[in-house]
Amino acid sequence: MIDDLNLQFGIDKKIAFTLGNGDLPKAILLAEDATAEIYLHGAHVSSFHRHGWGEMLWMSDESNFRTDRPIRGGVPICWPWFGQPQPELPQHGFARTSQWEVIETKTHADPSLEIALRLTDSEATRQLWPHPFELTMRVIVGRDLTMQLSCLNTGEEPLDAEAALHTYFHVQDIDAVRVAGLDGRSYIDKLDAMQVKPQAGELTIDREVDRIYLETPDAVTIHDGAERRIEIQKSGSLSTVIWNPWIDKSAAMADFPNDGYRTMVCVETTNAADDVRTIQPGEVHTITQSCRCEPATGPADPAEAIL
Ligand code: TA6
Repeated sequence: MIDDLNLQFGIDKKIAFTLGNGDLPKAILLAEDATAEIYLHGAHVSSFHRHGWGEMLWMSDESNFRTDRPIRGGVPICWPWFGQPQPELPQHGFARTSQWEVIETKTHADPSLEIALRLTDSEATRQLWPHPFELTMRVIVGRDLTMQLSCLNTGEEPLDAEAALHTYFHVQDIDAVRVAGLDGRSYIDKLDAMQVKPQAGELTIDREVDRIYLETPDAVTIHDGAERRIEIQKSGSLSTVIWNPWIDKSAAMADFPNDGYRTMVCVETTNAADDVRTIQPGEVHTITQSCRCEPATGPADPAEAIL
């Protein structure tokens, strides 16, 4: 399989396929400005190392790498539902534990690299969710990490889908973290009976946080007390989830190190809660997240809008 992937989709010294943890197949993208790794299991971006800025994504040292478990860390894809609408359904859908196929790789002049992976409905998915679909994940690796998740409704009935690019960002010190860009928004507090509350100012984290922010603007910034800040832009999404499990929940999760909460924060680009999307037959909905490391202080490079 690896040889076939390299034969069909390998690009000399730029894109290669190999066996990763748990012998799960992964792609390695060696772009001029960054390197990245993507597992076919869940179309899961597990690393984005920006030259000069270090690793942008957090990965659990205790993650599973098995075909029947989600990978902990990086960018899990939650689809076609967020959370667990019914106890018998898998949390966050089936896309993150499915085997995706590679459909395309290419280089861009700017000079980024791109890989596209696809998941279509099967007997197994239809048992959980009775809809025909074609889901495509495009990952573009360059100065930024850009991820585009597109759902084409290949059926004859409209379908409702939630989604999340459930990104785990690596931070230097959770005590120094400030998340900017959510001021004045409301959020659903999943830790307080789903109550809707107002956000005033920047978000700081000194306890377990599990919130769905509503009507969120395009850009959010993570400041973490290090030399860098992380700019996150998005499209096709009007909700943003922020999560940190803090002490007790970290200890309770088998695939999460006890002190893992100190160096990660999830800032997720989502279609969650009332931001669920109805996709008509033959139509496509795309959700995009693009992330960039910038110096901690000073203006973003205005000439270089991310999206
Ligand atoms: O995105 C936040 C959240 O929905 C939390 O409620 C928490 O459960 C987290 O996802 C992780 O979920 P997982 O199924 O990966 O353990």
